[in-house]
Parts: sequence; structure tokens; C-alpha cells
Amino acid sequence: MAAAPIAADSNQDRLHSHCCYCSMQCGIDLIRTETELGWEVKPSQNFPVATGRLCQKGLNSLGHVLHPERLQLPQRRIAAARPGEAWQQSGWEDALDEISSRITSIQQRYGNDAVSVFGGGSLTNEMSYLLGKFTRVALRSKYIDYNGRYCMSSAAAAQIRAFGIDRGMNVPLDDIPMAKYIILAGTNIAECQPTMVPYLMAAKKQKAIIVTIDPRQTMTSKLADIHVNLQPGFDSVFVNSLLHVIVNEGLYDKAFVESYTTGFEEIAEAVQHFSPDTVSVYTGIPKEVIRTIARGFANAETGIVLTARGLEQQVNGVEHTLNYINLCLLTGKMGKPGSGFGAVTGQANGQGGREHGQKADQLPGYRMIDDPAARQHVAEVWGIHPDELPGKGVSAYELFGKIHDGEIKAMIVLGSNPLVSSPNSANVAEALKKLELLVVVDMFETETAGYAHWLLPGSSFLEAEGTLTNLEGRVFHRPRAFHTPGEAMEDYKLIRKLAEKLGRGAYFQYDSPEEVFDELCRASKGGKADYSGMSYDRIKASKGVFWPCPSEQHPGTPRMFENNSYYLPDGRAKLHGITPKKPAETTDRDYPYILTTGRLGNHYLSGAQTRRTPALMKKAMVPVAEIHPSVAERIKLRFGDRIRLTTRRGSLVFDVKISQEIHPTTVFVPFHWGGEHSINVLTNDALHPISRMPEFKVCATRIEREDREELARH
Ligand SMILES: Nc1nc2c(c(=O)[nH]1)N[C@H]1C(S)=C(S)[C@@H](COP(=O)(O)OP(=O)(O)OC[C@H]3O[C@@H](n4cnc5c(=O)[nH]c(N)nc54)[C@H](O)[C@@H]3O)O[C@H]1N2
Ligand SMILES: Nc1nc2c(c(=O)[nH]1)N[C@H]1C(S)=C(S)[C@@H](COP(=O)(O)OP(=O)(O)OC[C@H]3O[C@@H](n4cnc5c(=O)[nH]c(N)nc54)[C@H](O)[C@@H]3O)O[C@H]1N2
Ligand code: SF4
Ligand SMILES: [Mo]
Repeated sequence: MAAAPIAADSNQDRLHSHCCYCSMQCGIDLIRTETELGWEVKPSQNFPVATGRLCQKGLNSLGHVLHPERLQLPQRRIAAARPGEAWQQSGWEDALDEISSRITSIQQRYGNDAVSVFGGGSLTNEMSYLLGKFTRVALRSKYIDYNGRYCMSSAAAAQIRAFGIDRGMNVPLDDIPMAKYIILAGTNIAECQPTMVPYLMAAKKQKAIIVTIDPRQTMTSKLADIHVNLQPGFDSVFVNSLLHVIVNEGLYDKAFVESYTTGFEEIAEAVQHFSPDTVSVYTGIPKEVIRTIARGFANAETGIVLTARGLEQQVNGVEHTLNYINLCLLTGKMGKPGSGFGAVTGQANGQGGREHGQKADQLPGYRMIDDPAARQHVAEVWGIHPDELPGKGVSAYELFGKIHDGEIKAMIVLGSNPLVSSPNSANVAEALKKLELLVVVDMFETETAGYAHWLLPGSSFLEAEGTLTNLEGRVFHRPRAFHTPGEAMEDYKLIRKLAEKLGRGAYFQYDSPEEVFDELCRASKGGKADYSGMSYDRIKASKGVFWPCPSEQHPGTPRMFENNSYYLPDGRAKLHGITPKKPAETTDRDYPYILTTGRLGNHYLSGAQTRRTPALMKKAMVPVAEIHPSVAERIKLRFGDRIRLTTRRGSLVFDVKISQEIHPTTVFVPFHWGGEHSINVLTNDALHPISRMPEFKVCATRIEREDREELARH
């Protein structure tokens, strides 16, 4: 372990913060102890989201912060940037001088857009805002995007199409216990947002029915009254059968549909051929189950539908999400206590991270960068002419395509590990090799940093003050608990300094994150994600304010659409008739199974943090592929064998677990590892035409037996 951290306020023996991992953003208390670490983590009793509870990740969230591999000094690559080449440590002045002069030289040779930024959804609102502003104002480049593209983009596109606004959950967590019928589709809450489980249990106590829809029986489906075992890619087919019943049996809320929506005819038409009888033949889901769920949800007094990445991370992800939204709209389960839709946001600041300009087509406040009024407003706040603002860039994965095309020559990565988390990652490695300059700002030498020319030490969640917006749309304040180790710098200071070196410091004279937040609030004023009624004082005093909050007098908006007015031009919500389409890759003789990927309870995303947390790592050292017994039998798997998975992009060997609980067509592999354990070597980089979300959840694969002796011989 590294040396014990130094409290930002040395007089305090109890510090407050929030867990760095999922979107619940549980409060934590850091308590000074006599132990080796000097501090321990306890659940905070003072934050309304998860009073008194933390999951394993939260309890162990100090683990990576104090890890001996924490970077403490800038370092540069001595020779070519290749994994394994030696580093040389450097002071900040030299590092920033050289990085800025290389940026300038690249921009002089190839134009401003040759330098790009790749951000992340763990960063604070202030950092998300600053990265967007830095790219447009200091670099004057159009190329910024972030890992949230891999996460919330399909849900965002769907909510914008249906409601005109994208707030992950339309209802606060406190509404869950009031719901009488809860549909959880492609969301493994028990492992991914564990402290949300008590809300579901409270609903169950009030006799709510819970339905899960997933190709696996998960810890979440153990809470369910009905589990629908769905082959990946079939959500729209399945939901069409529910809508078929609701429409044909006249179970929809006619008054609500008539007064507040458009597009009913579209749905009636689209679901015609999806009777429970037909759909049960295609999916193996019993028709009685389809009818029970459709009638149950429609007739329930209140109901909530939650979706997550299971159905969103697909080339049809926007359409699948729209179809689940249809369920709520058609049955009038919107805008009242215990009723609504939610796409369960993933990362710590997965919600705020998508509102303030890290996305290729966005400006702060969820404004669109090609909207002249938005450009005018934001340019004014930033003190530049609107014509100076670049236009729309490209999505996260497409940035690597632009490197291959030779248009992008440099990249700054801050808050992501895209070599592990991007689809078809061998292609990403090839792109990173071509860069003239790759700067990674991280706490660790990540897999992505293996290709970096410069590696700069960033701040951890305990070392940087800021605000975040949790999955409910609650904006709250996270204080700075510790000093950064060694020479590591708070991320926002690094951005300021780099802007200064690039001659654009005048636009970045912030002396605290609070100053950034105040500007962010002004920039968001009048936008969809309007924070303009917020301030640090107000947020701290009320333990969070829900956006939209357009004025100091406005109470904030825990529950969206309460007056049934939506953010589309006609004020109505839009129903969408969905004609289900196939995934980008379907199975065939050579690749007869479906590979789907996802998460484990004890690891987080690319694993950069949790693989450096001994207490979590020891629970899952390597990824284990899950297959159905019928597959094991077909490939003649014997005790001790492993399996080889081969897709059109590559081939890897995994340990294997045989489980009745997975759909017989499907193999599941978690994605928290790099190198030879990295499932993203195999995943498909097909993107959704609108959201540009990669198809992480469905590709065609071959499964073969790989016996131990064979492996030992190689
Ligand atoms: N422990 C842990 N918690 C996390 C994270 C983590 O890495 N680890 N990451 C955070 C982040 S950033 C995110 S985005 C969230 C993600 O949270 P989730 O979306 O809940 O997590 P996943 O495991 O990716 O996928 C959820 C489920 O989708 C199922 N699935 C696969 N294909 C399909 C399909 O076609 N249809 C349906 N209906 N289901 C399907 C999978 O079997 C899986 O159980 O979790 C957050 N919380
Ligand atoms: N196959 C497959 N791939 C997936 C998914 C899937 O379901 N299947 N899910 C996708 C999803 S939903 C997501 S969200 C992405 C996420 O994928 P990544 O973006 O790779 O996620 P992280 O591992 O959180 O990477 C964050 C990095 O930033 C660093 N970091 C964390 N906090 C800070 C900070 O405050 N400052 C600085 N400077 N650095 C920081 C961490 O050390 C880490 O290296 O993965 C996607 N990839
Ligand atoms: S539920 Fe999420 S925020 Fe809460 S402790 Fe676990 S990982 Fe952290
Ligand atoms: Mo995510």
C-alpha cells in the first residue's frame, strides 16, 4: 500500500464523500483509524439515496486510491509509444511545455481538428463542462466524445424522440415503492446498482409484481415474480406482443393516449402480426406469460419500466428502448407517483456527464451544437464569437476511425480506458499506434496508456471537489477529502494549465470548481438540462437538487412530466411503432451462438480501479464464460476444460461455468479485463445508425472445447 492519504482538512477525523462507482452515488464517510490505511469507509447516514448501505465496491472504494501503482509524477515515453517501452519521469512544467508545443505543431501541420479529446462519465459536472469547453475554445477542435457514448446514448436518443428530453429516470427512487408493477428489462440492478434493491423490496412488501427480462437468470431476477428468458436481440419482438395484447384487448388508457400522445395508429399497425401465439413460437416464451404480463401491467394502478444496457447496447437499441417507453405511454403510467419510465444510468456521473458538452454534438445544458441559438448563448457565456465554435464531431468509436483515416493525429484521454472498453478493440489498438501524440490522464498506467507518449497523474474521486448528477437527476456536491498524492494535480487545474500553455488561458481562469459550476449554471440556462437555479450553497443545504431547475425559486424536478406536458414541439409524447430488425450479425453454421457481454458485482467497467482493489480482485481474478449445459454437451466439454470463443474479429480462451440459468443460444462474458482476457477483442463494432452505440450485447460466435493438456502444449 502507498502512504496513508492526507486529509484536505487536517483537523477532521470524519470526512464525507460519495462512492466513485455506480450511478446511485451512495454517500460514504471516511473515518480516521489506527489501521495501516489510516482511514476506513463507512456508509453515510446523511445522504438520502442509500442511507446506511454500501455494496462491496463502495466499502472497498479506498482500495485503488491508495494503491502503490498510483501515478505521482508526469512521465514520458523514452522511445516509440508501445506497451513495455520505458518511461522517464518529468516535472509538470516540462511536460506541459512539450505537450502544448506538440499540439501546436500538429495543428499547424494538419489543422485544429487533428487534436481530439476522449472523456468519461465518472468525471464531475465541472470536469465534463471543462473538457467540452477546452476542446472547443482552447484546442478549437470539433473532435470530442466520451465513454458515455458506449453507455447511455441509445437510451438518450430514445427519450429525446419520445419525450423531447433525456433524464435517465423520469421518477425519483422514492417512487419505486409506490409502483404496483415493475418491469426490469436488460437491467441487473442487484449487481449493478445494489443499493437500489431495498427500494424494490419495499415495493414487493406493498405487493408489487416484479418482472425481469434477460437472457440470464441474474441476482436481480431472483427478486422477480416472473422472469422472461429472452434470446438477446429479441426485446422489440417481445414488447410488440405485450402491446398487441394491450391494444387488441382495449387495455390502454384511452384518455391519456388521446390527450397527451401522438402516434397511436403507428403502434396499432406495427403490432398487428405479433400476437402472443406467434411470438411464443419465435421466442419460446409461453403465450400465457405474455398475456399475464401485458394484462398485469396495463391493469395495475401504478407501474414503472426500467431498462438498461442489456437491450440498449445494440444496433437496434434505440428502437428497443422506444418500445419499452410505449408500454408506459400507452397505459398512462407517466408523471404520477409510482409511475414512469427510466433508463438506469450507469456511471457515477453518467447523467451529468452527458449534459454539459462532452458529447460530439452538444453544448452545455443539453443544447445541440448545430442550433444557432444555442451557439449564440454559449459563445456569449464563453466570451467568444459564435463563428469561432467548431461544429459537430463524431462519436467515441468513430474517433478511432478518424485516426485510421489520418484526420486525427493526437488524442487526450481523461477518464476512460477505451482500449479495454471499446468494441473490436484490436482495431482501437491499431489506431492508437498511429497517433503522433497520445496523452493519457489517469490514476494508473492503464492498457490505453500502453500506447501513450505522455502519462499524466490525475486525481481520484476523493481528491477533487465537484458536483455529480445521479441516476435520478439529483445534482449533489462531493467535497474534496484528501490531497492528491505526490505531484498529482486536480484534473481541473491541469486543464487550466494546459489551456494557458496553448495561449488560451484567459478563458480558463478558475480558482475553484465552484467557479466552474457557476459558469456551467449560466451556460445551461434555458437549455433542457437547466441548472441555472442551483449553486453550491443551495445543493449542499438540500442534499441535492433535481434538474430542471431554471431559477433560484424553482424547487427542482424530482418527478418529470407531472403536468403531462412533454418537451416535443406539440407538447405531446410520441408513441413509436417498432418493426423489429435483426442484429448486425446473425448466427450461421460457422458462428452458431450468440455472445453477450456485461458486468459482475465486484468489478467495475474496464477494471482499471477494481482490479487494483485486492478485496474485490480476489472474488473474481479472471473472466469466466457462462454457457448452458446443452452447449457443454454438444462441444463435449470435460471437467477442467476451457472454451475457445471465436468471432469474425478474433479468438480467445476462457474459463467456463456451466449454468442452467442462461439461454441455450447464448454465452455471457464479463468485460472487466484487458489483454488476453479482454472480451472486446471479439465484440462487434457495428453502431446504431442514430445513437452510434456499439453492439456490445449481440454478436455471432463459435464455441469450442480447449482441453487443458492442449493449452499446456502451446
Ligand atoms: N458491479 C458493477 N456495477 C456497475 C458497473 C460495473 O461495471 N460493475 N457499471 C455501471 C455502468 S457504467 C453501467 S452502464 C451499468 C450497467 O448495468 P446493466 O445494464 O444492468 O449491466 P449489464 O451487465 O451490462 O447488462 C444487464 C443485463 O442485460 C442482459 N442482456 C444481454 N442481452 C440482452 C438483451 O438482448 N435483452 C435483454 N433484455 N437483456 C439482455 C445481460 O444478461 C445482463 O444481465 O452498471 C453500472 N454499475
Ligand atoms: N463488451 C462490453 N464493453 C463495454 C460495455 C459492455 O457492457 N460490454 N459497457 C460500456 C459502458 S456502459 C461503459 S460506461 C464503458 C466504460 O468504459 P471505460 O471508459 O473504459 O471505463 P472505466 O474503467 O471507468 O475507465 C475510467 C478510467 O478513468 C480513470 N479515472 C476514474 N476517475 C478519474 C478521475 O476522476 N480523473 C482521472 N483523470 N481519471 C479517472 C480510471 O482509472 C480508468 O482508467 O465501457 C463500455 N464497454
Ligand atoms: S451501489 Fe453504487 S454507489 Fe453505492 S456503494 Fe455500490 S457501487 Fe457505490
Ligand atoms: Mo455505462
